[in-house]
Amino acid sequence: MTETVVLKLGGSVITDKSGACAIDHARLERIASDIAAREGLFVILIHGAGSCGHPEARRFRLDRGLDGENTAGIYRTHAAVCRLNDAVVDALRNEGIEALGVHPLGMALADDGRLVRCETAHIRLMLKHGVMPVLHGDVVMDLTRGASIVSGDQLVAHLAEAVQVSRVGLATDVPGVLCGGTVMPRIDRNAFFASGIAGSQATDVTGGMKGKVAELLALAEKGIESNIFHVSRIGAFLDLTDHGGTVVAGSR
Ligand code: IP8
Repeated sequence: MTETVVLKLGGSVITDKSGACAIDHARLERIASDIAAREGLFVILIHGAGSCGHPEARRFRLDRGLDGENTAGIYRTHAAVCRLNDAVVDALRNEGIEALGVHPLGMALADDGRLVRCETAHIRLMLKHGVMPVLHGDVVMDLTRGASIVSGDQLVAHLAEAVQVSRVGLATDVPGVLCGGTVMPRIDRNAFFASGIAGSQATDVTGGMKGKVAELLALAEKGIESNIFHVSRIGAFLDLTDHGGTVVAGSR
């Protein structure tokens, strides 16, 4: 049976966060060839924004919504992350994958920063017809705030549930969820609070590792586990071998 997998690429693994929309094309080429080498998988690819979107979202204070003076931030932020999305799609297409960019701004709606609607019928159809949808964290219209930032991790959780995928993987620039410098092989809600990660400071407008694990724990409580691993281990994750990272699991 063909598996459907959600694979998220963290923004910091495909951009240089210290630059202004500095895309790591060499890394993208390696990831695309890793994915192209695996056949018989339906992959929904989602990527973060890194330096193509977070600086704009912060400059226009979009994490706090629209205030009458920052409306232009919707266009600026969306345009920045779309530049990255084009680069991801190009890298995949260069490897012969029929990839297509799908932009949440046009298909999703938030309320107070949380995704409340996101069309998925067309994503199922794309998969059915051999197209790999490539989505990304984005600015979306928001019923309460006017506009807000929806992270790639929120999209991962939403799509994994809505499309009922068999596996969820998040490729990051660290080998997994770290506690005292060591990878935690498994984390659930209890271990999350015990580890101190829950109280750490956010590193970007959508919450860094803390935000990621919080999204995935909510997904795990609905019965869908996910995996966080280093970007160099994408092949291992897709092959169902040991990725050396962290499994985010429901509480027992
Ligand atoms: O990098 C953020 O998505 P993330 C999206 O997955 C924007 O947190 C536009 C800042």
